Amino acid sequence: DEIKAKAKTAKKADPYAASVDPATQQMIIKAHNDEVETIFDRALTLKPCNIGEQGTCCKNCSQGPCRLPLPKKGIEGKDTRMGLCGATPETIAARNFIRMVAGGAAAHSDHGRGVAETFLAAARKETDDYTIKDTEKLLEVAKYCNVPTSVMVEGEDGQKVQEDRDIYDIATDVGELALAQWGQQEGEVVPVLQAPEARIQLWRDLDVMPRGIDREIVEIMHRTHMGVDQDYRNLIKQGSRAAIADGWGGSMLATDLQDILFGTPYPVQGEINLGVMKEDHVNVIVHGHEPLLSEMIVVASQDPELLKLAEEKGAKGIVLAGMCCTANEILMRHGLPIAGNYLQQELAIVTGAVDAMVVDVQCIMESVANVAMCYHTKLITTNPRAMIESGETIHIEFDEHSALEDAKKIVRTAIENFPNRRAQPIIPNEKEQMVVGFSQEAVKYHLGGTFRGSYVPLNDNIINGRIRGIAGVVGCNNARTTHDEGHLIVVKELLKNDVIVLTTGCNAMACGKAGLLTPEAAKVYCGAGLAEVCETVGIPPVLHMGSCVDNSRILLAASEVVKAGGLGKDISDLPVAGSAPEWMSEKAISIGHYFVVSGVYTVFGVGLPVTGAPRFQKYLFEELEDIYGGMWDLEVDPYEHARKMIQHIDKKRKALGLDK
Ligand code: XCC
Repeated sequence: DEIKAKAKTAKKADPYAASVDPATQQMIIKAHNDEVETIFDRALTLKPCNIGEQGTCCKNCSQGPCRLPLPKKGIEGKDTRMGLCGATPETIAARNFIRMVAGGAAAHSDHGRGVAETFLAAARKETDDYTIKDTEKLLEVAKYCNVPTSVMVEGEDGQKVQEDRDIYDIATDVGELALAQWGQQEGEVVPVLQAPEARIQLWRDLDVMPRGIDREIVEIMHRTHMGVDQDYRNLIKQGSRAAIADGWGGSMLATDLQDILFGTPYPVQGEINLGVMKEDHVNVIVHGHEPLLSEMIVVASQDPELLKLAEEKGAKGIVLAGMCCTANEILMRHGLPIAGNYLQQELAIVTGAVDAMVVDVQCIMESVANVAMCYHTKLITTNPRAMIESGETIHIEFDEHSALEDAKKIVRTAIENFPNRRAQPIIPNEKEQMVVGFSQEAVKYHLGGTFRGSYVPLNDNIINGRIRGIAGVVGCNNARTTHDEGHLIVVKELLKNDVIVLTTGCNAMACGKAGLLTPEAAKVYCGAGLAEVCETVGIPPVLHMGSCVDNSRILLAASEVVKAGGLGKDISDLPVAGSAPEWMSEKAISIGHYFVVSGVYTVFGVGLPVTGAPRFQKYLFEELEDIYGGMWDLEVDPYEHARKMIQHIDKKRKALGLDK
């Protein structure tokens, strides 16, 4: 009642200014009618802090917070702003920036660690619920981990012969080596060695090769403690090490080991938007990030006993739909539907049709607990790292050793809640079809098994100009900007200009909802060259590569394009650009930074907390190009955002001698 009373008097968001997605608009209106406040309403009253927005608020010790906004008149002469300890705006902004890298890298990498632990349990046959599914991928990962896949044994005739090792023995060695990457103190994080040779050499020369995943994150926390590293260039150097340890380390291991456990994605059809829920079914939403949980919920939701129970409770079946990156994981591997992206999490509950929302880690708004209380929805936390005090949240802990049992308990809770619906649900009609599942293995397969020299190879089409370049457009939604609008404008502008788009995360979902993830979209949205390639191969012009940890797939695809030849020696030579038009999470900053230090020009929308420190901003936006071949940029206008990316792609084409 208190929550509803507050909502009654609060300012209400204009649904059409808040989102371009009709299902979202409809549910914002329903929330207003139901007197339920959502993030869209709160964004009207709670304005961001101007100084924090500029990146120049320091709260790393208790003598502050020291706040150093840009003077209204701008800086005249020498910039004399400093905190109590003398920290310059540059030091403060750089410290804040790499703390975001640390937060993002920690989130991705801790996810990866959990996967590695479960992987090892599966390899050692300590759990029946997880097995080694994709042996082909295991052998590939074993190769880069230097784990032998065969041994010499003595044959019957006394001669030495080569014998394949047992798959589970190989997996155990891979799992042990993988898990060791987190605590490693010296040397180089192993998966990083899949980068192009020139990039590896550059990182060695710059002394930014990550030694161990955890070590680099911890060192950020040390260096940004009061009175340690006070040189923005040196701070960014450590940010680079940690970001590489994320993209080419923790995230990459998460993706690879998940592929081995659950299968490498290949093209599959799916559906997206709130309309995937069914009024007469039990609706379970899995929200968060880790497929360890959602994979088991998939199995549980198909359990005959539970389906029977659902029927007994008056439901026609069970709909399992995903939200945020968990959604991408189960979509990519099983074709299961997606209910929506980040900004739709409260609105799914507002339909009144969600019998349980099951969450694990990352991007889960605490407010879903309040919204759930306004309906009948059970909010279930499952991870000991992520509990929610608000509302009436229940915690059913998920343990990899009793995974299926735990998952069944969760699904049973949802089914038993089905008869408790308080009113007739209102589910928007909107849902779109899509073709997804483009791992780098699938992209390669669809382009003729190679990036060069046969069927419709990618590199040759870039060289001949049918494809102008490649863009990685990824990242979140952000309530400070119109939901999905930036994503869609940037992607459509790129397609129009023959730039093929690789996508992950919430951008992928925005594209899915707008019908861009279908082969038919090629004809409608692409320039003639790109349309021709997509139509010949039968692929969508926007290739959905997975969740946010799967941005590592984009890195590997870029690395493969370099290795296939004809387009320079390093990722920084390629006609490629990166973008996150609606970013909001620290993970996005870590992703952005590993794109940049991998040699990619990367543009963010919304805003970047660097504008209060002009020298630091110049370092990120301009000077990094001379060091890494990639640099940051900020562009709020989505048309200009895409134009800048295309301009960079053209610059690279020219440098390669492709366009005179
Ligand atoms: Fe961002 Fe990663 Fe979260 Fe969506 S889910 S809001 S981090 S894009 Ni991954």
